[in-house]
Amino acid sequence: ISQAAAAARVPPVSETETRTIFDKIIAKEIPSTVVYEDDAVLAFRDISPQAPVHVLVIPKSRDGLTELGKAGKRHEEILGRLLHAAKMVAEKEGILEGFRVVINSGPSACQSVYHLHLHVLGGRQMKWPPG
Ligand code: IU
Repeated sequence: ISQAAAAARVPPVSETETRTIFDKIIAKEIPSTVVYEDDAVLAFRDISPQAPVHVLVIPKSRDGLTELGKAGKRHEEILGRLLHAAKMVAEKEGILEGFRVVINSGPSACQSVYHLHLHVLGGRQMKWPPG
């Protein structure tokens, strides 16, 4: 692939934002098992699955969206696209009958990677309330 194409894959990261492991996954510097991808969104299998299906859905460009609690008006479109991608993942994985979408936002929610991501979980009976 051309240098320009390779550069285009690397999301813009401002000087005030730290690159996370997900930027490396987006840039294909770290391998992942991609389940769904379009121009704005990447979905890949979680390295430590908590259910038979456990896929993370992330925006390719973080654009300040380290966590849902930091979302602004300008993020409305990407937030919608992420939810739609979650549904596409559920369809592809054959769990449309029942699945869960989780976003951990901030330390009290045990967020560990500060690049917004949706967890799509399914393939087993879910319990409520979550821990
Ligand atoms: P959290 O919502 O920030 O806690 O979720 C981060 C997830 O990222 C968590 O489920 C990890 O297993 C997952 N993950 C991954 O899939 N690949 C990695 O290299 C790393 C974390 I680091």
